[in-house]
Amino acid sequence: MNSTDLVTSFERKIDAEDKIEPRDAMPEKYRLHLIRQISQHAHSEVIGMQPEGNWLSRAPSLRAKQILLAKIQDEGGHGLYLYSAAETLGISRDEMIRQLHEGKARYSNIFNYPTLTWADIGAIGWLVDGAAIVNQVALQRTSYGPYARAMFRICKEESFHQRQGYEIMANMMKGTVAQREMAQDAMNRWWWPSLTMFGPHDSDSPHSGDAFRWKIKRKSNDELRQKFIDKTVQQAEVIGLTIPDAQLKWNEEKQGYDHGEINWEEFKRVINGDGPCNRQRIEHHKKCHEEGRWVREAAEAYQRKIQSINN
Ligand code: BYC
Repeated sequence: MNSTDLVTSFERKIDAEDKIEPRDAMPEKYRLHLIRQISQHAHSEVIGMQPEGNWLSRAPSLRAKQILLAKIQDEGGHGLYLYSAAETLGISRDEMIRQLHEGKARYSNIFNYPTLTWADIGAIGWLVDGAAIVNQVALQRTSYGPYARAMFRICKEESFHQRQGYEIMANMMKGTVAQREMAQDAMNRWWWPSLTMFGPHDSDSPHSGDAFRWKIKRKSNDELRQKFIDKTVQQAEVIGLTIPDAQLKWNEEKQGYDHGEINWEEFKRVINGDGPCNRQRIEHHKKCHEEGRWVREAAEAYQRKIQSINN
């Protein structure tokens, strides 16, 4: 296929809302854009296991521990679907991990904040998974087939995660004064970072132009952030938590909340490696990756053995 035919067949599919599949012709920039986004998404799922793992041995009941363990395992599974989706674009898992370790691939800024109390586990489930669902429901309609299909399964699991987080917060708000204060403190610390998960304002988002043209993004960073704020404010009110934003105000005309300005300087600092836990997160990932080397080698040796028996 010459390059003009390639562009025409790709654009025809995009215009017709057909999914682009791994063997379809696609512009090189589309392929690289997706590798960047999907690998970052996969890294976020896997690095995101760390702040929650911090509370596994200190969960307040066996029930809470079982639920948290299941949630963290789900996140690992999400990472695996997403690495597999990115591999269909011609990049290896080893290369993606190398880029993460060398600081060439990003992961969500949110996982560079520490989990100081049990209420942080509630706040992550409710706010972080809540924000992730809003973003990922829109990605179910993304143009690349394997990415869109991964999103369907991930969203089902994320909605359970969001509810378990909300349940933790709701229970703490029914508890003692100290428990209510702990829940509010977690809310105060996680609210603003959660809003930055949607990325910079649309006017400062360099990738949005191509992402919309190729139907990778179906809703803008600001649209999704607004959607998240509108639904979360109501949920906070129901359980008696206060949103830490003095400028938050219902705007009748736009049928949504106006909010205070986000600290974009902090966002830039955190995504560029200087958040509270960036170094710790990457060091821990490198250590676990190295410690797991024998498992990967054993799996490969087993695979070779099965192949030699079958041949
Ligand atoms: N954090 O042009 P823009 C989970 C970067 S995990 C870090 O708007 P784009 C969970 C961006 O990469 C779910 N970096 O970019 C797991 C770009 O830099 P580069 C995580 C960010 O791609 C465990 C630059 O800023 N979800 O739920 O059009 C436990 C300019 O941005 C961030 C996803 O990964 C950020 N927040 O839009 C619990 C969603 N935002 O690459 C929960 C998938 C922006 O040029 N990703 N940057 O160096 C997306 O939907 C899009 O990539 C984004 C950004 C909306 C995040």
